[in-house]
Amino acid sequence: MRAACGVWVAWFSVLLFVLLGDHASVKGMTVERRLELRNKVKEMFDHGYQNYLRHAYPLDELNPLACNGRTKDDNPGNWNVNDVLGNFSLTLVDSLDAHAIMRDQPEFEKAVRLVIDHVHFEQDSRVQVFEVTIRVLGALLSAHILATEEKWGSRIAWYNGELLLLAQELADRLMPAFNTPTGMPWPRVNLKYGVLSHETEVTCSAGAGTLILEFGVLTRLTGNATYEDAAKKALLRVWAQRSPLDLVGNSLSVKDAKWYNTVAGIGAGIDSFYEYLLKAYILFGEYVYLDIFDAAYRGLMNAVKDERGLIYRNVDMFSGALAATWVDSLAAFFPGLQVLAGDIENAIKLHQVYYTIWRRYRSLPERFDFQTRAPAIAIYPLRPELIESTYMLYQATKDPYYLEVGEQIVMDLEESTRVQCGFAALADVVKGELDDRMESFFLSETLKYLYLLFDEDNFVHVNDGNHVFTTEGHFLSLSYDLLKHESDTRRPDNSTRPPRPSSQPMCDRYMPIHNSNATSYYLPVEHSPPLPQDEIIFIKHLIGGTQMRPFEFKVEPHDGSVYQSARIVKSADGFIADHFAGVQFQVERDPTGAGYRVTKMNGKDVQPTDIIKVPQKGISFLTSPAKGDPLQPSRSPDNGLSHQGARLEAYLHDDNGEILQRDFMLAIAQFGPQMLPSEVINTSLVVLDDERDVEYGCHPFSPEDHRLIQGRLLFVRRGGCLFAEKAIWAELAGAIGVVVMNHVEPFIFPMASGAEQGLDGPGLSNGVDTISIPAYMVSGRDGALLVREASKHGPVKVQLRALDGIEALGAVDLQIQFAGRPVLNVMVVQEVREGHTSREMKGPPWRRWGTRGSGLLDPGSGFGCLMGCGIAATQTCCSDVRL
Ligand code: DMJ
Repeated sequence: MRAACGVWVAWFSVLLFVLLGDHASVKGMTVERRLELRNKVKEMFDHGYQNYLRHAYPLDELNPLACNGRTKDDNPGNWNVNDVLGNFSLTLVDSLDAHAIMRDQPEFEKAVRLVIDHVHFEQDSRVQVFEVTIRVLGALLSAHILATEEKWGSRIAWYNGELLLLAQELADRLMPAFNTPTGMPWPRVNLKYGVLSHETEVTCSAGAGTLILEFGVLTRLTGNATYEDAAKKALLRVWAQRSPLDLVGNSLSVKDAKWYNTVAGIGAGIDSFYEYLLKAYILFGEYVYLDIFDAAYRGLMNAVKDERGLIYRNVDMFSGALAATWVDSLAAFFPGLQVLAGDIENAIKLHQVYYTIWRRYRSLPERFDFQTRAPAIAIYPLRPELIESTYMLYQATKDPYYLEVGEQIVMDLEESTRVQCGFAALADVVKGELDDRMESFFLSETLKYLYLLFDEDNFVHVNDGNHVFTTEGHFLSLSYDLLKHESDTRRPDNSTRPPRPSSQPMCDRYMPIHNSNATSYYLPVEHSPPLPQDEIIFIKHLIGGTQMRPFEFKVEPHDGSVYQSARIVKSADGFIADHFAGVQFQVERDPTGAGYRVTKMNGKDVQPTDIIKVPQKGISFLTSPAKGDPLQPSRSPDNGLSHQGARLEAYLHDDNGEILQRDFMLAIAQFGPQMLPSEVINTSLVVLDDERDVEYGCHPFSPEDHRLIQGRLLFVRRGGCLFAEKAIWAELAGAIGVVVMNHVEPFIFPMASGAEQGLDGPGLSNGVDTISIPAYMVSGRDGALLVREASKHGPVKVQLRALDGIEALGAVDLQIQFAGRPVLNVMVVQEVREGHTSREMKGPPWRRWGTRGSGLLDPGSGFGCLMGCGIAATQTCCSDVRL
């Protein structure tokens, strides 16, 4: 395999296919969800692009907060704007090929037409050669290729090569910059007047070394060698200035090639120098680039990568001494490049480092300092690099973990950066403050890579050929007849690729470390990264935690419904809201990965054990995420049998031996009796030890167990037999009730007897009628706390109370979802009508069948607080906290 590296690394698409695996069955995320996410990304793209057209075009960029356009200004200090903008409708141009990649042919054709008719480069605009090359020249060439070549499926019948002419015109205006003693271009040039007299001679390495793809393709398409020759000379000159450690520094003079800043690394100022070495080899097939890449990569692995492979440091290019303790967010592209180089193992590690930072801030701070474990520069300008690497790693590994990373990023972008007129950069990732800018790469790269991540069948994945994405995410491909430009397209027979720097062989076939056999999207546990656990823990430690800023949003009906502000009351087990319209939510991901939890409603804390109940009517205005509703209703997997609940107050020891009271919600079974309203039972809960295989309660208990169980509640685990059987064996052992721990935490549901399925068992032919102790389900998470308490302190002192009145609401088969996953502490309930069961009372009084709870609420009218208080007669219920 190793010997084959040189061959397959040359073909990007081959790499994708070799490692692709089974195309049809992506484990761990349903096809429906993946496509939903793909469509969501397209909707995000449309939102950004259409707002640009509406509010900003023909200016260069959209100001998404002011809802207007932006172009150059006269402030020389404003270089990060003026280097890029040039009065050439930058966002329109930079997005060109994204329409074709997202299969929006009408919009592709419209955009090409707009560019042809309105964009020109006779502009008094002083711009950065690098930025204009990657954003504008690259986009024009990419769109030209896609509009011309039949095989990509986006050929434009009326197109006649106009974009190529524009590209050539632009390149001709950039060419004066190359007129230097070293061949490395001046960093800036005026499109109309050429290089101005006062220009700085200092260029960054990436500025001089990231031109070869665009200039090379232009040469191949026009037959004019000048462009490629100039860009190649500049690239080779940067490499010629390398240190004995095979490192290049950050910036140097275009006049004499002396280093100005000798800090080496993979971040800002250097990043894409490495990228273009390898991609130039992939696109043009010339070994000169691969040989330099190999040596340069070896230099990085030896002197920049730390021993563990997690931090790629900033070091002095000559001494290798540490020069700074921060890393740039730009360097998050590097795992994607490592994928192309076949170094999947290191790619996985570095990607995980950046994703851990992302998770902490729901974005990437421009610079993160490993010493202070905090952002050194806190902006996030909607950059694509981490997403690009996520996409590349998914293509290489097909590990569903990377789809979940993408899903999280989609939600984070939506929640933190979406505004009415587009998407806004973050001025501060810690505070979540917005900046009024949407750079063109958000459409041309960030959303394009996200789209491609979820679009398995995209033409770039299923077409063979030597194509690459430029550093601005533009798709470039050369037909075979254009490959041959000069003599070194073939390596001489006696030359060999230098040995790899790492002890790990590269190009080995990737095997995920964790088990990803899951078939359902609704997994109780999130996928973990394909890294050993100790490595994941170490990375978290390195980043200083993974505490995420919660999601915050207000739920608004989009159909224009008028509503009264929601009434939210405290109830015994949490809150009851009459409706969600206008309610401000704070939502956080549940640590189990099974879904989300509401942590605040209208600014008030919601405790981890609180359940929020809302009637079905109160959410009827919610539609779909595509319409912008953050919460959506969805069918519940528990398939909705209305049930009555109970509350278990347990007395647990904390770590200091103090006794704490904890409340647990229980769901009562569909068989057996229910407690009477307001009935309270003080007892203890017996948890039998696990070693004797009695924890499932599926067999007769021993006489010793009988003594322990007698007169108490018995705790058993779900599984091994029917729920009703557990109740029967518990009852025979003298238990006054049974509590079954669900293994799929944190859900609870009303257990069925099995009789309705025609199943028989001891006493089960008439299952329901013969069971006379109540059976309850407790969630896996709550159950684990009870098991822990019992294993240390024996039977757990508990108080069991019926949930009654407004508390005893029937759950319906709806759940509330956020980001496609259930919100675990919201329960959709139906209005429960007054009435009695037809069952006879039997057994001791507490076992008697009780009335079902009283009804509840019409949103906005006669809300049930008073009614509920009347029934439950507790003061806590009536603390009508209007949140
Ligand atoms: C883009 O313009 C390109 O990806 C470039 O290589 C680096 N900076 C931005 C995105 O962050």
